[in-house]
This record gives sequence, C-alpha cells and structure tokens, in this order.
Amino acid sequence: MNSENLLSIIEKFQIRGNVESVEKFGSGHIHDTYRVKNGLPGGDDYILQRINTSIFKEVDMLMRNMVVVTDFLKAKLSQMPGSNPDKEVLTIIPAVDGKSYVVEADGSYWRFFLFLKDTRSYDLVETEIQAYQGGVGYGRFYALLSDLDASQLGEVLPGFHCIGNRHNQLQDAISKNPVDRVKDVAVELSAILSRVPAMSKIREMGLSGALPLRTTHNDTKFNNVLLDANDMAQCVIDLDTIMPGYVAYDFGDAIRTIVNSAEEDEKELDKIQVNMNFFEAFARGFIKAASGNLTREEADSLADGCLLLPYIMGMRFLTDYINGDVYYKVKFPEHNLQRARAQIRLVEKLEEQYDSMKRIILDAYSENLSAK
Ligand code: ADP
Ligand code: GN1
Ligand code: MG
Repeated sequence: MNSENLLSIIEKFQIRGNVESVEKFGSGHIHDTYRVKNGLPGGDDYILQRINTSIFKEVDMLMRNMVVVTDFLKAKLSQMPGSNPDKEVLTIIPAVDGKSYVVEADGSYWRFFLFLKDTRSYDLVETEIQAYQGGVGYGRFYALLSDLDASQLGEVLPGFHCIGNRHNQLQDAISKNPVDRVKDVAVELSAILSRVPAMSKIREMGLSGALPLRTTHNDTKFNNVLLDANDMAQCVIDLDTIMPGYVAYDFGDAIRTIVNSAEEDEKELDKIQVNMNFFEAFARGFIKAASGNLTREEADSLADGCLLLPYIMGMRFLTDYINGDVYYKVKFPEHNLQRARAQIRLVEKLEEQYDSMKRIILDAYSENLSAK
C-alpha cells in the first residue's frame, strides 16, 4: 500500500492534527498495522490497521464486540479511583461518518486507534517483573470483564480454541493435501495426533459443567499486553477474539509465550527451554489480579491450559502448513512447519513441568484465598 493511499484512508477518520509519517508497526501475524505520527506538536499518534477479512469475515460483528468491550471497560474504570481509562483501555477513533471502521472501494476494511505512547510490547519476556506484570494485566482484564453481559458479544471465530474443531480442520487438511506436504510431516503429525485424547481434558470438563464459560480474550500472547515505561502492565490490546471461553485458555496462551526462552518460531529446538521463575511470576500476578473470579476447578485446570495452548498452536501451524500457508503471514516457505515444530517441543518441555506448574498454581490460589 503506498503512502498516498494510506493518507486518503486516514483522512476518513476523526484525526486531530496532521500526518507526519506512516510506518509499518509491530509483529502481529494477522492484520497490517501502521503507526501514524502526528505533525501537530503535542498531538496524539495513532494506529491504523487493515483488518484481515479472509479471517474476520463479519467485520461488523467484530467491531461491535470491540466497541461493547472498550465502552464497558472505560465506564467501569472511570468509577475506580486512580484509574486512567484512556491509558488502560484501547480507544477506537471513529470514522468521519461515525462508524467504527472504514470500507474502501477495493473492499479493504480499516480501523483506527489512539496510539498508546511510552508503552512497549515484547515478543520475549526478559525479567520476572515483566512476567508478573503480564499476569497482572491479563488477570485484571479477566476480572474486569467478569460481569459483562456476554450475550452482547457475537462469536466472531466459533470454536477458536476448541480441540474438536481444530482436530477436524487438521483432518480435513490431511485428506485434501492441496500442496502435497503431508508426506513431509509424519513426525509432527504423530506428535499431534497421539495427544488428542489427553488434550481433550478442558473441553470435557467444560462440557460436564465443571468449568464455567467466561468472557475471555483468547489471544493472550505476551505481545498483546502493553507495559508502560517502567514495565508495569498498562493495557491489554488485540481485542478481536473476545468471546466465551475457559480461563485456562487465556492462562495457557500467555504461558506459552512467557515461559519460552526462545521465539515462537525458533528453528534450533534445543534453545526452547521453560523458565519456571517466569512461570511462577506470571501465575502469581494472574491469580492475584483475577481475584475472586476463579473457582477451585478453574485453578485446577490452569496447568492443563498450559499444555493445551502450545499444542493447539502447533496443530494450527501444522494445519496451515499442510494447507499451503493460507492463514498466517509467513516469511519463508517452511515458516509454519518451523513454528509447529517449536510449539510441539514446547509442549514436550511443559509436560515435564506439569506437576510443578500445578503445585505453584495451587499454592498461589490457596495463599490468595487465605489473604482474603
Ligand atoms: P495483530 O492481531 O496482527 O497481532 P495487534 O492489534 O496486536 O495486531 O497489533 C500489532 C502490534 O501493534 C501490537 O503487538 C503492538 O505492538 C502494536 N499496537 C497495537 N495497538 C496499539 C496501540 N493502541 N498503541 C500502541 N501500540 C499498539
Ligand atoms: C495470531 O494476531 P496475533 O498475531 O496476536 C492468532 C492467534 C495465535 C497467534 C500465534 C485471530 O495472533 O490465535 O495464537 O497468532 N490470532 C488469530 O502467534 O488467529
Ligand atoms: Mg497481536
């Protein structure tokens, strides 16, 4: 997209000031994100995003969800002394016509946010403080949404973390084998398929009524919680996938990116190690901030979420590899396979830590209960 076209899109939003520059920004796998710098001294910067409509087909539902959630959070925080809703919640900048997004003649969809200045998103955790603050950010987000009337939210991507759904998609990819890659992934397929029964535990607990369905974020990678200049949790972003879910999904997805000493797509598998100090820091931050909104059964399910989420990602990356890279952005032809291998290795490493993870979680949970 050239800068002239981007400028004509930006003009369609209620921008205050003028555009100094527009640059590609962040490392998300889904949308095209740009940072828009303001030429007006002291003026706000913005984030411009082209929405990925091959994934999000119902943009109206997607943006309605986002408006419901951000309005709810801002109203709630404005009643809490010491809170700052403009810094702690994403601000959607409406289009000139008042809508929450713009559709271009070429069929592309765009949205605009206030840029949260002096914040950072990290692909890798560097310190225990950051891990703890990641827990505080996501735990607080979860607690704040606990009394949102979830019937106001549409299910934008049904079955998002449902193992049954993801397993069907993998089987479908295998049987279609559109780019003849199945023959190259026997080892990875075996690692994934042999674990289906063990990884179905959360789904079964949910179906039996042991786990309540909550409003969850569903994409709690560490780079989706912005930390401030002092590494304190400031704002949870990437609100596209807020839907009903189990808390173990959010806990597990965050752990997947927080405890891994290597990148999500690490090629050298021996570099993938689990940092249990980061695990404990995140778990303590999350459980404390989630406060009274965790049942004993939910606390019990969190360690299972830590195995399930890297597993589900491994399954999804492998499915996308077999399908010919139609979902995730890839930087080279084997990228999805490399990501799948790294996630499978992470599952193996986390399986070794299962008992320790459970113990740390239950200690933190009990301490939190007795502190009340
Ligand atoms: P994706 O779904 O592609 O991951 P995100 O909404 O997470 O898209 O945005 C990608 C990156 O852009 C984030 O990881 C973050 O670094 C940055 N970002 C997004 N929104 C903001 C914002 N309002 N202020 C500052 N940075 C942001
Ligand atoms: C995508 O948008 P981003 O990069 O935060 C994906 C997540 C995966 C993640 C893997 C809508 O998240 O589900 O966990 O990549 N988002 C969607 O890195 O599919
Ligand atoms: Mg993101």
